[in-house]
Amino acid sequence: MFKKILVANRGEIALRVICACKELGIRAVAIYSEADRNSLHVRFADEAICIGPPQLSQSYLNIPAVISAAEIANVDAIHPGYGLLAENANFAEVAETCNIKFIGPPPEVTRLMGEKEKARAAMKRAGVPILPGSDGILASEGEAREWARQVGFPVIIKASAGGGGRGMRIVRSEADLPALFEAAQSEAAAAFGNGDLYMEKYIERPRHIEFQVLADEHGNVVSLGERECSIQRRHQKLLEESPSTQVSPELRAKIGEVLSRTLSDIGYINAGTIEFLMDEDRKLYFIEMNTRIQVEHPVTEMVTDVDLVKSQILIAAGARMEEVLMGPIVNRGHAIECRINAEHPEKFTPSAGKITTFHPPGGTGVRIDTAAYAEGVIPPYYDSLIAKLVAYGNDREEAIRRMQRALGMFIVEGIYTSIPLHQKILADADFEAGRFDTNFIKEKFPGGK
Ligand code: MV4
Repeated sequence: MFKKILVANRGEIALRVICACKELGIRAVAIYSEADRNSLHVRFADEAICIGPPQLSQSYLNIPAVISAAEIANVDAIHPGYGLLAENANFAEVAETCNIKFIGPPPEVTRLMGEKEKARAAMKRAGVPILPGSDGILASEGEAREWARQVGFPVIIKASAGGGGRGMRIVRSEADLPALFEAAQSEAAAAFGNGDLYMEKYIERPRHIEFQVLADEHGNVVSLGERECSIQRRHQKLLEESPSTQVSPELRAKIGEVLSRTLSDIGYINAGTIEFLMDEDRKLYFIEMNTRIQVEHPVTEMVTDVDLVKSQILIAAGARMEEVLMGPIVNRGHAIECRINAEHPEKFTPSAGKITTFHPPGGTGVRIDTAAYAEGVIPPYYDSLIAKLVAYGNDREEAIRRMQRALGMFIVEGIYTSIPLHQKILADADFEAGRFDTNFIKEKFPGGK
């Protein structure tokens, strides 16, 4: 087992990784920027190293600075958390070259999944359902037109190097195709240094449903079921839950099975998330794979009783799945997560500054993952997530009621937060009935404009 791990992140996820290290008896080393000197991840780590000025490019994204800290602290492994360097295959390669274990999949697999068109082709070959669309990269506008005719409008053009909603164009008619193809290509080339595009049938009102998997270094892969992530705005999730009201036990088992086989064949290792769109016939289609621990992992932890971050560390240390898990995966009850952001609840503009009062709720079935505290400062340089409030119940209704009472007992003063927006979502009759898709926030709470 590792003796010491560098936590290459900040905020709540850095604390989350430190918690896992403490429970495993591993020393945790924090890195921090000058803006994070007084952060809780610094306070709760066993050692902490300042790696540079506040700007991400000069601190948490500065690979030489992060690796130098790892070398100075003499760690055995690095946990990247989510975002930042978590899906940077070059970073993982540099770490392993320095004899430091990267807690995540092998760089080649990260690279494969980072090329969205290649990931789609690999999933198709393995028998994972994908949307009708182009076979390979679109060589020209002419080829795009041919595929669009075959698939039928509307279609969506996506950047192969994109993902998470960046570099996409919806094409509703053949007349619009030339301009949108050009725009997508130049935008992708400028943003990602790679103009490769592919095409899919466009689903108008999809749900976003993702499956959590764990894979060990010995070819064993297990599915921990799905998360429903449709409640989002501008590709930022606001509320996630597990299970999805739309996934039957049969569908869950079927997708779990095909994913286990596929990821074992691909040589996937560690935690991973496979994103699907669900159409109005409740069919699931693969869109992308994320090769990291995700923000919303706690809802899966609540319904499975599996500690996903401890599992990641054990897997990276070479443990077999039967040593990682206590027994078979059992999904029980219902969990909901609200991502509490430091932002104006109607205008959605970021709200940095000093928190004057902070009272997090507790009680049965409530979990909070946060690095915020009273008198603490939310710096303007980083993302606006200040707390993840998670409620568990025996069923969805109990989880909703529990979340409502917890939100009502959450006091944050000094900055604006999204708590009032979350309260409105939970009070909505369509949300309560499970009637929603990825357009829910845009249509019900437009704001911002
Ligand atoms: C789509 C789609 C409809 N049809 N692909 C956006 C994020 C990226 N991961 C994929 N995205 C979408 N791909 C097809 N063929 C609609 C979206 C989409 C979306 C997906 C998940 C969650 C929120 C979304 C918001 C807008 C668009």
